[in-house]
Amino acid sequence: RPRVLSGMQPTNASLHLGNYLGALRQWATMQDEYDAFYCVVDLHAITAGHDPAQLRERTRVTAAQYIAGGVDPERSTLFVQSHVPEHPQLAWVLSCITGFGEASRMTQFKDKAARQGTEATTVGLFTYPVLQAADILLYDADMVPVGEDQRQHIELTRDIGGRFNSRFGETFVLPKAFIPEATAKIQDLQDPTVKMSKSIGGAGLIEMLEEPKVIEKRIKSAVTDSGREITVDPESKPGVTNLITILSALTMRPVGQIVQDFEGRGYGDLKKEVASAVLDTVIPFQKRVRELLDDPAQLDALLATGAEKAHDVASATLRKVYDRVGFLQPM
Ligand code: AQP
Repeated sequence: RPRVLSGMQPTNASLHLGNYLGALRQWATMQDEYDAFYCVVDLHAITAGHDPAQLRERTRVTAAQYIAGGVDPERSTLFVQSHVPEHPQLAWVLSCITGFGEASRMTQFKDKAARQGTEATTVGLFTYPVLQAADILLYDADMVPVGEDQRQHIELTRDIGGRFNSRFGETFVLPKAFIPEATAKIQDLQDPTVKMSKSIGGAGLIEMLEEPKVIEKRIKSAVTDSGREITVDPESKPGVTNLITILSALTMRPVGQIVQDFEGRGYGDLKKEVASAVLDTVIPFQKRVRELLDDPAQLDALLATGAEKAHDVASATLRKVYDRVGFLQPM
């Protein structure tokens, strides 16, 4: 079976609707067809300042959300990145064949660094995409299901992996990004010209673990566009288009059908339906997360099993890499 790998950062307690529709839902559907590896990327979560106790808690909550979103730890390898030490070990080797200019072109780094300012921006945030390349290349992943914002990082992974292969001999499988167009970019409800994002936060964010009442309120106060017509046009109607995208993704109703159904009706009706579709997903999701968190020991045991499976694959790849690079093998 071809292999798939993906991960999310435990930077917030809750994933948001963009993470769910853009990534997590694909993960669940891919686990039958693919040999799937899904990790909570906690090493990535310390690049911009964090609280240790909170990180531990959020790592568990994130893993619980993977399972609540449909990842089955029996069928997929579910693990925490820091449990597999080969990730930062391979990242170091890859960072030595990554150009400074090449890494400087990553738009996610540029955006986040611009928001944080130079003094608050860490070297870890800068080398983050190299660690991400290691996450993927360690597992010979064929496919990486992500949202549109990650496309450039997957391209970088291919470039670095290809460079290693041509310098040191065929070692890595070069992965492809899997980005279903319909849910590639869920936008912020308050500013529908930017992606919904954990680090931007605010009233435009729908967190999967938020109180249902708050979620409902946020959808009802979503920014809509001038005019009254319910149509899809990302340029002139980004707010309405985003709501239709969310409704279509959650109910599996084609966009064209939704537009037809709402002919002659107002924005208020659309928001009501979106809110009800979101709550239909979020309420059982939250219940499942609560059940899983009620038994943290069992969750930790699942993660330990996953780490063991991941380690088997990762350690074989790293051994090969160390040998190719010319490190003297220990006795
Ligand atoms: N708005 C979005 N629409 C569709 N997919 C999205 N993803 C994130 N936002 C959207 C996808 O979810 C996964 C999360 O990966 P991450 O934890 O590394 O976070 P990220 O890509 O940096 O995005 P976040 O969650 O919003 O965090 P910040 O605030 O850091 O940008 C990825 O597959 C991503 O593509």
